[in-house]
Amino acid sequence: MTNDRYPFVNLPLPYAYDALEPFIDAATMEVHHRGHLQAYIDKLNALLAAEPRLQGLTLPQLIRSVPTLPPRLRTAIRDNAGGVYNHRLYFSLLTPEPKAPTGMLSRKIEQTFGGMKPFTEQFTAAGMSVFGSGYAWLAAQNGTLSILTTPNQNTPLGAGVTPLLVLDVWEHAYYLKHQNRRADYIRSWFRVLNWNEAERRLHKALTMNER
Ligand code: MN3
Repeated sequence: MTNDRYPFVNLPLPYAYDALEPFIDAATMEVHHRGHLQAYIDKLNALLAAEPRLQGLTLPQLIRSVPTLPPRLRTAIRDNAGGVYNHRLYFSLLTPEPKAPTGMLSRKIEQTFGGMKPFTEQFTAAGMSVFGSGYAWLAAQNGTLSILTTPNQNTPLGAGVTPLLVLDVWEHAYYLKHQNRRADYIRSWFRVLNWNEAERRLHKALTMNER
């Protein structure tokens, strides 16, 4: 895999900025990718330029290394490596050609939440519950699904936790189109979800932890 460690590059998205219209608008997609993600990449590269020992680490490795870093680096690496990781994941889990979940992920959602409708309701409630800026996640741990939230640019990457879906509820993800109506944005987000990619991530989680 290329571009998974320093120096990080902001690759073009695999779809056009307007490809998710009318659910996620082109202006939001462009400022989110070309503006916000680029800024996290630039800040992370600037930090790592002065830390040769950290330049060989992938984003998950950087994020997991935070507790062992010198105190002066902890917040900056957590926020900026998290900002790059979370946004790359967010964009990779959107698609202009969404297909309903099938296979193992669909079965696990059925077993864990009682079906797509209750899952959607619980996930929406989690997204709505984030106070201020943060994320809601569907994550797998040892084959078990759960819904989590994190503040700021924190991730749920920890022992054996693999994110399958991530919902960015920072206002920059929806304010241009939906202003303060976060629930409308979450409804739209569900319409352009890349379930194939989530399914692929579940299979990968069951065979190895992300490195
Ligand atoms: Mn964002």
